Formats: sequence, C-alpha cells, structure tokens
Amino acid sequence: MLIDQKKLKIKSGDGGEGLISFDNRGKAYGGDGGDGADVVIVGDVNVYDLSKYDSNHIYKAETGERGNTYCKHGKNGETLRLQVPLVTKVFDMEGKEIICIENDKQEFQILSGGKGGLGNFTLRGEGWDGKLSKKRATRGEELCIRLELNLKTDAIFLGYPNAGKSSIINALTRANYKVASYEFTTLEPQLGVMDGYIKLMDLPGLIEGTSKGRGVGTQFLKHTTYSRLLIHCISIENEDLEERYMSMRKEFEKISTSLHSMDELIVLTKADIFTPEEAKVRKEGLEKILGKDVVLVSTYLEDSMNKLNSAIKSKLNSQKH
Ligand SMILES: Nc1nc2c(ncn2[C@@H]2O[C@H](COP(=O)(O)OP(=O)(O)OP(=O)(O)O)[C@@H](O)[C@H]2O)c(=O)[nH]1
Ligand SMILES: [Mg+2]
Repeated sequence: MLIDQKKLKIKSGDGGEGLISFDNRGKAYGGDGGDGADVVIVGDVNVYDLSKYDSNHIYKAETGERGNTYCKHGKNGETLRLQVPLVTKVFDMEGKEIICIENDKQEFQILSGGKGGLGNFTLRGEGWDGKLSKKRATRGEELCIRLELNLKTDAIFLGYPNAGKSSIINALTRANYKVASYEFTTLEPQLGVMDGYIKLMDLPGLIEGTSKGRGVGTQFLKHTTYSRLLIHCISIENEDLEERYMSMRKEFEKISTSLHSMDELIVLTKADIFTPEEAKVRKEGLEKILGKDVVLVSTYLEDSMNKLNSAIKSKLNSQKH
C-alpha cells in the first residue's frame, strides 16, 4: 500500500548543561554543555513513500552532553535527518505549508536544537567570584507536522479501467503488478522504472464522474502534479475511439487543469485483437480525427513495446530543449 500521508511529532535536542566544578586548588574548571541537535528534513530519491515513519513515535534529536571537568566541552547532539521521498510537502497542524521538498539532497532545518549551557570555567570572573556561575542550557523545540507525498514521476498512465495500463507498465519495466480482466484492478498508484531511470506511474482507472468522486475518485490526483508526461491509454476494443478519447479529456479538464495541460502521448492498446491491417486503419482513423500521433501497442508484440519505449523517451527529451 502506498503511504502518502503521515503525521509526525518531532523534537530537537535540549542543550547540555554547563558544569560547575573546581580543581583541587579551588579554580573553576567546569566545561560548557554541548548544543542540542537540530531536526532536518532531507529529500531522498531512494525513498519511495512515507511508510518508514510511525505516527505514534516521537522523533527526537540528540541532547547535547553535559560539560565536563578540566574545562571540557560536552559533545553536541547529532543532527536528526528525516529522509523523505520526492516531492514531500510539510504542513503544520493548521494546514499551513512549511516547506516543499522537491529535490534530492535538499535540506531544510525545521527545528533548532537548544544551546548548551556555560560552565564555570567560561564564566570565571563573573557572578559570585565567578566560581559558582553557570548559564542554563536552553530547551529544544517541539512540533507536530503532517507530511504529504506528491510522487514525482516522469510519466503517468491514465485511461479508463481495463485499458491495459498495468500490463504495459509491467512490460516496460520489471514490475509485476496485478492485471485482470475486470475494472479497477489497480486501486492505488503503482510505480515502475523503465531502463533504470524513467519513472512511470500507473494511476487507478479514471471514469466519467471521477470529478464527482465516482470510481476511485480524485484522492490520487495530487500525484499527477509533478509528472511531465501523460500517457493516455485507450483500448482498441472500443467502438468509438474518438468518443472515448474526448470524454476522458473532458474529465481531465474537470479534475485538474495541470493534468489537462500536460504534454500527452496517446496510446491505442491491445492492437493484437485485430489483424495488423485492421489495427492500422483504426489507429490512422483516430490520428486523422484528432490531428495527433497515436502509438499502437500490444503487450504481446515486443516490437510495439520497444516503439512505445522510444516514443516516451523522445517526448521526454523534447521537453528538455
Ligand atoms: N489482448 C490483449 N489483452 C490485453 C493487453 N494488455 C492487457 N490486456 C488484458 O486487458 C485486461 C486489463 O488489463 P490491465 O493491465 O489490468 O488494465 P488496467 O488498465 O490496468 O485496468 P485497471 O487497473 O482496472 O484500471 C487484462 O485481462 C489483460 O490481460 C494486450 O495488449 N492485448
Ligand atoms: Mg491496472
């Protein structure tokens, strides 16, 4: 199951106290306390969801160590780094966005650790003969946050249920997602990596009325925001291909303007159902009506899957220039 939301309680480290201590000649030699550790949120491409976080746990950064004798400084706490997938938005409990982590290794210090206290060596000469002074350490901070993952992928597969989306992702990548002849086999977003670097996402089947909460609704649409290419799958089985295409485009428009304006690759699936000649006629008919290129594929025809692989790459490459 894709875990794309988590509430977390985080706490930065308290500063370590300074020490009051004297050597055998009565000289102050108590060291300063170490600083408490910060809490930092880090983007990490190798983290795919938020499942490693436990909402019942408090994520505490280390406390600074107490100051030591012989004027020794206590150790500073080690920064607590919370790795999050891309793109993760961090909200406070009022729903205000604190930060959006979009890039690998992007860091954001969300809480500062407390300052270490000062021991009587540093403060010698102050206070009651300086010797009994120490400056208190400060406490760390605490915060409740909500993490929300908006998956960052190169291309998303969308289309009516049963169009063959999962089968294609399985064929293009080494994924092994469930494929079945009934609708809504896929109930949550699934990821596959093509050629080791192109991230593809299969989104649960959309239908007319998705905008009104029908089907699996719009709960996963946030995952389309950071994608670059929409792969619109239509099964060649459909009587009226143009109608299928247009009704889905209308649905895109209703549910998300960014989806509607996203670069699109039209894929006509299950080509093997017809003879190659018939399939070609249907593809060219659709191209003519729409005035757009259509890629004809079948998961049973390896050559067509290679063509789709190239078409996806060339679309993505053309966006870079
Ligand atoms: N003949 C033929 N059947 C296919 C092809 N690709 C997929 N299918 C079949 O079509 C049915 C639906 O395939 P899926 O990959 O589950 O379709 P989907 O779009 O992911 O469906 P949902 O997850 O329900 O939205 C399955 O029975 C597949 O075996 C193809 O290229 N040719
Ligand atoms: Mg599926």
